[in-house]
Amino acid sequence: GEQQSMILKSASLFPPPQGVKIAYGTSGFRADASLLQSTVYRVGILVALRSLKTKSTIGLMITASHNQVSDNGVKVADPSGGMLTQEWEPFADALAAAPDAPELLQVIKDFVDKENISFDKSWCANLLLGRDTRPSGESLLEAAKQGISSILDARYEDMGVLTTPTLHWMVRARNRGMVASENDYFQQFASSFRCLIDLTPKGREHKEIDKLIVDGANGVGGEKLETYGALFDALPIDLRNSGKGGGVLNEGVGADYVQKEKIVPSGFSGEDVGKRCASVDGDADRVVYFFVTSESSNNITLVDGDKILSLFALFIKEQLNILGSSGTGINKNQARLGIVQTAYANGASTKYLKELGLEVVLTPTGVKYLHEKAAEFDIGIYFEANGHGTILFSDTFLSKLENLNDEVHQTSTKGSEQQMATSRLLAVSKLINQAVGDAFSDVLLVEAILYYEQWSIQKWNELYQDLPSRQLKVKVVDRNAVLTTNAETEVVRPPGLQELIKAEVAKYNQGRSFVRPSGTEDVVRVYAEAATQEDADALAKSVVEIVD
Ligand code: 16G
Ligand code: ZN
Repeated sequence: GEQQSMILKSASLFPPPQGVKIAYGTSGFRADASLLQSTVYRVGILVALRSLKTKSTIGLMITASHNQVSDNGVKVADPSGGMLTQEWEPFADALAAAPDAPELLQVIKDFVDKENISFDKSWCANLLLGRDTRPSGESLLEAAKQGISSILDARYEDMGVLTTPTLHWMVRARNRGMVASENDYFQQFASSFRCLIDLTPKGREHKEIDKLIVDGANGVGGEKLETYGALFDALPIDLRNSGKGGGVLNEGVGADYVQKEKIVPSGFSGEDVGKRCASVDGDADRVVYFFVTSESSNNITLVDGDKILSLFALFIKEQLNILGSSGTGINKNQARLGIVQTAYANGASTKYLKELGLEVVLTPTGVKYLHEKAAEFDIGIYFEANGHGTILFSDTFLSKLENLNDEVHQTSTKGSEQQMATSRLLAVSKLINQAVGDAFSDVLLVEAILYYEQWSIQKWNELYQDLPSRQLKVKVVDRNAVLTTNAETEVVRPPGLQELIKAEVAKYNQGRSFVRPSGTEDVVRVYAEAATQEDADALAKSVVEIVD
């Protein structure tokens, strides 16, 4: 009836581009911005249906993260604040692929029937929208609004320019009945940061925190730090690449550039040698640290996601140890701490974490896999080497901590080490973004822990020494001819490939190598690690030749 004609009418205004297939990748649709109008319009329909199905607020974010400024994309935040459920990805693909309005309507009708989505008005679709600073963002968001509005009674709230993790956080907060403006988001992080700094043990020198130099990637991260950075009053920030100085988004700047190229981003120089620097990506859901190694070269020492993870793990374990040794009833069995990495994690980090006595699990690449795994623990910490990660606390564990905190307040143990550890863990759970990886909250937690440990970035970097590694990519006719297993560490297809890789790896001291099809580009990626850089390079090169 009315609903169908609404969809038909608006869909005809957004015909799909001819001759290109835009597929739902690891974390949503991404392409040259000029190709995306139709796809984003259709994702507007998808999020409205997702909201009806879950009777919850859903988020839609226009961003292409670390990609070049002319690209754009769209990501969806589910009711928990996490990524869109994988079960709906085929529907997203089918929507994007429908050649015209009538077929689009058919795809929608079939799916609505299959999922039993009701339009009974007991719940109207409710969406939160955001976009990064890309110039194409405004008109793409307009297309999304048209898609949403083609579903009867659907409502949306346009939150304007936001970081990706802010939008995810807002969706999570809304669905938990909390207020959730951008200001609330920054206020929560600012106050839990302050709280954690104040919980530093007495006797440790309370000197001021050295200035942190932040590379804002000329994007939304830089823009927001400019506006809200002063809220983190204990942390002085020297902001570079805020986007105001005329620099281009992600061009020679940002977390992806720094992590892949391992050279100083624009806006940094020999004068910064040795100082603590952090680089966020184009939508501020990733961060890596680094310091400029010498005055005369472009070289940096990278302190990547694996090292951030190791710092977090060390600190959380320390707090759990304090609780475990003080008769709180929270011992090892009641607080299962799990570490989640991918095959890209530097072998030295995995070794370090295992030597700390921690449980380390690998998953395939992509936040949705790591997040899902981490959610199985009482405290799950996940990170990709590229700097995307966070800490998840289970609701049961959090209420245990809260009970403990209440008990402590009623007795004379206030101010004890046990009470401090409980409060620290609770503060971490409020400081860390539990919806998705977040450059800002990760930075604040790193800073609070460095302060607690009284460590410089150099001291932190010495937790372990990275094994030299090399990443290469191979253009192939069909990347999906390569099928992997065991969290992408082994190839099962084509037959024989795994044996050849294994034989090559065996020739190198501390050698490790794996190949996997990229989820975002038409290539097969090769990773190799060995005791020396020459060996890592040589191993990667021979594996490329095997794949080619
Ligand atoms: C996506 C993923 C990122 C992953 C990357 C791998 C999310 C939010 N992002 O950007 O986690 O590291 O893909 O790309 O899941 P690749 O498959 O091309 O190597
Ligand atoms: Zn990103």
